[in-house]
Amino acid sequence: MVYESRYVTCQVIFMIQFQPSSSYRGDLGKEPTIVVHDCHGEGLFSNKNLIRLLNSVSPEKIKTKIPSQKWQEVFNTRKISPPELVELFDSDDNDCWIVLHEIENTPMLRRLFLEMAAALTSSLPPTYGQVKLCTGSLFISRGAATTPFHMDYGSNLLLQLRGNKRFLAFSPNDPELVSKQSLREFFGGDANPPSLKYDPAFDTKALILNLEPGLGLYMPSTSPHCTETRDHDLSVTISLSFVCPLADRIRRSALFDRKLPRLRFLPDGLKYGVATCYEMLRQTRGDYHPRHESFKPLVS
Ligand SMILES: O=C(O)CCC(=O)C(=O)O
Ligand SMILES: [Fe+2]
Repeated sequence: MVYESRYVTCQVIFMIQFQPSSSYRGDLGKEPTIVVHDCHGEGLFSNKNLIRLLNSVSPEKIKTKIPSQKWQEVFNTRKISPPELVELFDSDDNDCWIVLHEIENTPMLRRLFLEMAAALTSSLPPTYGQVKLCTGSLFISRGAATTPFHMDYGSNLLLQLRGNKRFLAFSPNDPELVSKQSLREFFGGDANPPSLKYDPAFDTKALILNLEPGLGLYMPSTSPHCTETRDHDLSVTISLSFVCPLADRIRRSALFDRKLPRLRFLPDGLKYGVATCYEMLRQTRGDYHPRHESFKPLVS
């Protein structure tokens, strides 16, 4: 079964197709899924264009970290000053790991993000694919660089634009991988939940991809994942992260469990309703500040 989205713009045609494995019989959108695309364009992500992009993004939104970490390690990023960034980017012999956040509205990438959002909305059922609030990132790495095992609040459409990357994505619906405890910790405020730990024995359950230009991946909210690059050439991956209605349901019921652990036995629908009222009440009193402020409506 192939789900295709094809959009004709002024001169550009982008193709982004979801390719669920033939053995998968559940709802499309519920599990990590392979995607094929043709968004990598000849020379679009050349060093020259990447430098233009790095210069056009606010330094506040550019982060780096120790390039190579173990997948079990906690992953902490730090801001990098523009001169340090230029030095890191230019020295071909150095391993590097750089991420640019909130770049969905930069002129060079806006059209691509719009196409990615449209592909999600038209290919997935609304509970998984409705893109209302979203944010975009670009991951640039070189040499030995890894992203440790973690999960994110947003669901994610991720496309490889240049170079290679080994990507392991795990089901968010397997309680051995993502326990209720991990969800409570995560939505209660631990970006790195102590109970979510990578174990190499999990690999047999992973969707393992050797990403190259033309390949990509969709992951629903809270799918654990980790990555690794080894090549000397730059690896460039674009990611559109978005809050689908289901993610908000999972977040609110996990938050309820965290605040009122004795009432965990209540049905999820009720927990969701109570948590929604609680957040609305706090909003009207002006003391509610969502932790995920980078998610915004996409400007068309
Ligand atoms: O590409 C990577 O190394 C990490 C991607 C990732 O963690 C994400 O898009 O959420
Ligand atoms: Fe991630």
